[in-house]
Amino acid sequence: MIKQAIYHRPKNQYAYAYDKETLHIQLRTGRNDAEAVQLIHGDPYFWIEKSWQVQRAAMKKVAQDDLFDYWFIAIKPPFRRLRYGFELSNKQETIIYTEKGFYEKAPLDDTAYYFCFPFINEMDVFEAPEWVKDTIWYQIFPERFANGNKDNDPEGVLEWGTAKPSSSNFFGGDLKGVIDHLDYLCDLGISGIYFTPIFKAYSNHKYDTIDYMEIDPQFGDKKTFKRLVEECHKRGIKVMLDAVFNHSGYFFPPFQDVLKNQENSRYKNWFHIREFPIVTEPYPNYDTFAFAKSMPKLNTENHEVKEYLLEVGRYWVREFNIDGWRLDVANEIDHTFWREFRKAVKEVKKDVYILGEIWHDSMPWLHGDQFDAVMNYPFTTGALQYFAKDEINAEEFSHIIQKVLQSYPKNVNEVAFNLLGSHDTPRILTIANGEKQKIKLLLAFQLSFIGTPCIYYGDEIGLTGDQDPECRKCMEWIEDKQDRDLYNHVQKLISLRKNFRVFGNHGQFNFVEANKDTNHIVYTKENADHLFISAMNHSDQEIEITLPFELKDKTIRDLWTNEEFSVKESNLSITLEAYGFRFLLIQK
Ligand code: ARE
Ligand code: CA
Repeated sequence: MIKQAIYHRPKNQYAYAYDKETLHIQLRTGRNDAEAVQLIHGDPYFWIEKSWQVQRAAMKKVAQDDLFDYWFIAIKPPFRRLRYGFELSNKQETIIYTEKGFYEKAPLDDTAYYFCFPFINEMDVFEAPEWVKDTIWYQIFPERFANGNKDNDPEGVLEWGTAKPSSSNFFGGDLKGVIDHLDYLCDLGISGIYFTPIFKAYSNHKYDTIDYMEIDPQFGDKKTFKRLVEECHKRGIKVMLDAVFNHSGYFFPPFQDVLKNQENSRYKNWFHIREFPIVTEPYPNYDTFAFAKSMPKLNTENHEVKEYLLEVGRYWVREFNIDGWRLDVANEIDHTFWREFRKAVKEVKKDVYILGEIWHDSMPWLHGDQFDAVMNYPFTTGALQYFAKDEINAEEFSHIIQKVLQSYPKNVNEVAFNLLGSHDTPRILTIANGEKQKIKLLLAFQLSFIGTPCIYYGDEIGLTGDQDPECRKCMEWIEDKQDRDLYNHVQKLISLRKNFRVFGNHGQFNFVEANKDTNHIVYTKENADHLFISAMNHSDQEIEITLPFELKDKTIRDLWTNEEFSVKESNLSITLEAYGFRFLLIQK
């Protein structure tokens, strides 16, 4: 056994409370090394005479990536506490793995050897709002979605869509424009909108806030925003705003006060100023987001700053009934701030969704005391490499996705924000060199995966554009210029997600095949009622595959064509055309 590869550590994705009575336990072993794993477990205080009462339960191998296998078991300890270890075997040997190391035989005279899950305190169970699991997000960059009111257009506004987007030009998009197009969004089927910043700011992207308590006048006013939220809610659409708390904008009055009064400013501790006088060239001598001098970093450890930002968090929930906050540059702000932020906003409205913008491994923020989810860019990267860029094969893709899934608890994965692109990345169609069939397959994967998918405005009608600022083009509203075929594809995928629970977020996901030669994948999602099978061919050749399931005499429904059929032999062979896919549903 490759001992160096074996790993477990409680109170993260390896051992966590899934709900108030269920523990999930995971073990990592070397790839194709252990052949069976048993969990040896018991209540620490349950002894009869001098013998600790332990039980054994088989763990299941649930995933594999390039280096490791992952074993899983769900268990309900009767007194909500557990000591446990692992018995691993293969043809050569059987070994015991505990917190204190490896043994030949399980040491049963002292529970101190074992891993400890002390107690399932309900308070500590990760709990994201229930509604998030069934939400299909749509991201709007307000300056570029629709111009519904010409009266609020900024000076020098350009005619809609007549120029390439730049970092400084304006096209007049606003909140009224969104209200005018809510029926379009309903028709598409989405159920949540994530707005990039809408508060008063200087630039066209509004990440350089001037006033956190005001709607940017180029976008409208508070009355219009209130109407927008109400109109969304009437249609069952949730509203999430962008909280830019890592930094303010250059023209934020407290920063202007520091520029004016320097060391004597009462706001000097609101920022991280390294020395006075303040300079901006060649580099700012105060901390900023990246090296953007227009974005001075806020000192969230300062009591006044903290109170001010927490009130911003509460205010828009309390007064406008918004449903979520997306937290900009979330990983550069201290954890204490986020713990207090969670309490503050959830006190106003219990089921507000808190989504952190973190591009990297994010377990430290996802223990239940800070965020409900993060923007799942590791998922994005893997999906684009396989479906859009042809950089990796099916097997490598399955490894990446399984690694992403294994890095978080299941309840975290169920609400992960799975995006394919955003205002910070090139458009999917551009990444795929305009090859639409690849994008169709990519969307089919995203919308049949677990977590909550997000569509970046315009991707559904074939907008193109390279890295920021080019990915922020004006939305195309002339129907003849929209790719309606792509729109219908996305609409159909969304409707499947809504109509079949197992297709959406209510089934256990598993890779069944990921073949590097044919480049096809087969994955399933399963719950008590249904088995959903998806087969995808990411190649330019038609292929025939045999599905490894016992399907004899079962009624199989093709979700895409809505045809029902059954098979006489035990295995089902299917043909997948180039870049084709099949979605099959089997009633149990
Ligand atoms: C401008 C230029 C960019 C340039 C950038 C950095 O347009 O081409 O790369 O400056 O100097 C907002 C605007 C941007 C603007 C930026 C600065 O929308 O147009 O960019 O302000 O003025 C990291 C952060 C992540 C951040 C991204 C952009 O971790 O938080 O960089 N995203 C948020 C928003 C942005 C916003 C800001 C932050 C600032 O979503 O829209 O930018 O408020 C790797 C790294 C990640 C990195 C990621 C992307 O994966 O590991 O940490 O994210 O790449 O670069
Ligand atoms: Ca306008």
